[in-house]
Amino acid sequence: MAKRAGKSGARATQAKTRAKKSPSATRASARKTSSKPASKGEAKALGAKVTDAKASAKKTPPPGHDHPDPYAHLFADEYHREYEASHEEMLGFYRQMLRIRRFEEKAGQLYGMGLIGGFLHLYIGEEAVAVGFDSAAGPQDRVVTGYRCHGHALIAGCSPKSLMAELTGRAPGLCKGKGGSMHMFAPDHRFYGGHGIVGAPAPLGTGLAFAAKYRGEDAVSLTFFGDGATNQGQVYESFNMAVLWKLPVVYVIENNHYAMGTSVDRASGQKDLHKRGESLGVPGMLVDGMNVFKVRAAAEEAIAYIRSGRGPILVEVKTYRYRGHSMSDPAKYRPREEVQEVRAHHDPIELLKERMLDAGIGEAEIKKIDRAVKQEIDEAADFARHAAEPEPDELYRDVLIEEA
Ligand SMILES: Cc1ncc(C[n+]2csc(CCOP(=O)(O)OP(=O)(O)O)c2C)c(N)n1
Ligand SMILES: [Mg+2]
Repeated sequence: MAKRAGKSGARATQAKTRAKKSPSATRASARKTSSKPASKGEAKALGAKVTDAKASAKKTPPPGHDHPDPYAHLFADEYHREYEASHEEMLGFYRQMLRIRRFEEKAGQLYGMGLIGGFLHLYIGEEAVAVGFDSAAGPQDRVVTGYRCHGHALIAGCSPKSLMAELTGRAPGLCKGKGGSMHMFAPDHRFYGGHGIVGAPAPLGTGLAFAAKYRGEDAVSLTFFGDGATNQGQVYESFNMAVLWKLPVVYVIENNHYAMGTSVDRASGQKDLHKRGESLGVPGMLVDGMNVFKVRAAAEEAIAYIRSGRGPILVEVKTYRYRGHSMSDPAKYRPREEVQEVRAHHDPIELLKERMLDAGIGEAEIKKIDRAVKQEIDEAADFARHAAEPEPDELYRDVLIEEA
């Protein structure tokens, strides 16, 4: 995972590295610079030969272009800026992250009781990624992800009742109880799945971005996939198309360090996954995915970069999953101490809670959210246990497209 200082050290570093510009100023400057001539990376992507002479000519830019590239800091080593959240926003982040965690814990319990069939992949530990990105996205932006999808679906706006009932295979489930854990889909909430095929979100998200551009919509495609997907060919074919057509897509690599039982170190030649797009012209950012303030700031800047018309961007977020790959994984490929270390020192919800207390938010206010989230998830579980199963004739519906 991303290197982090100890807790007090981390806070001092964070204070130093907090964004100097407000998010709206960043966005405004992104718009202002959208008419800049192609950057070196863009020129390369377009096949132009960037010579040293041209590079030195850039040092004395023509009048009207004398401001520095506002995005240069995104690609310098690790991204360190933090979003400066108001109290209300912090409470919102906390509520959303806790909703994911409690939902996943409850799903794990129901699975243990035999109430959920098939596979179940939990997102516990990775909550700051979904919440940070979602909070930076606009209502028109779209999300597509892999099978570890409940958290993303929940934050996109799907009700916990519909999600939990989907897991238990009941009729009021999000997909009428016929999809289950990996195959959730809710375009009304801008959520385009939930896909069991590793790497599939890359071409799907690229397609969503293509559709948005083709239709002239100002929508960004937030395309999430795991570290395990990054060794697949379809990912690079997608990058190439996105660069050629300057598609509005953020590729987010949720690097939780393992693909099933195989660590990134064992499976990857180039382990700096944020560099994986470079040869095709997709610039990459590296972000600490356990810190929601950093994820939010990075997401906001990545989205602003895209809205400036510069084409795709890649964001590697270093995160960690506390549970095994799926519920049937005993996780023998990593020492227990590794998990305990992350839980004890890098938990994204605990970090946020500390920051809230430091900012003067009272324990009582936090506990109020704890109680409300517990109640919401308990009710979802009750609903999912007692709802009716789909009727037998539902088996044949939604399998093939019916004639109009
Ligand atoms: C094309 C394809 N190959 C193999 C699998 C089997 N498989 C399921 S999950 C997984 C690991 C993926 O790991 P990663 O992309 O890191 O996502 P994570 O589970 O860590 O979120 C594999 C190989 C699959 N579902 N699809
Ligand atoms: Mg992984």
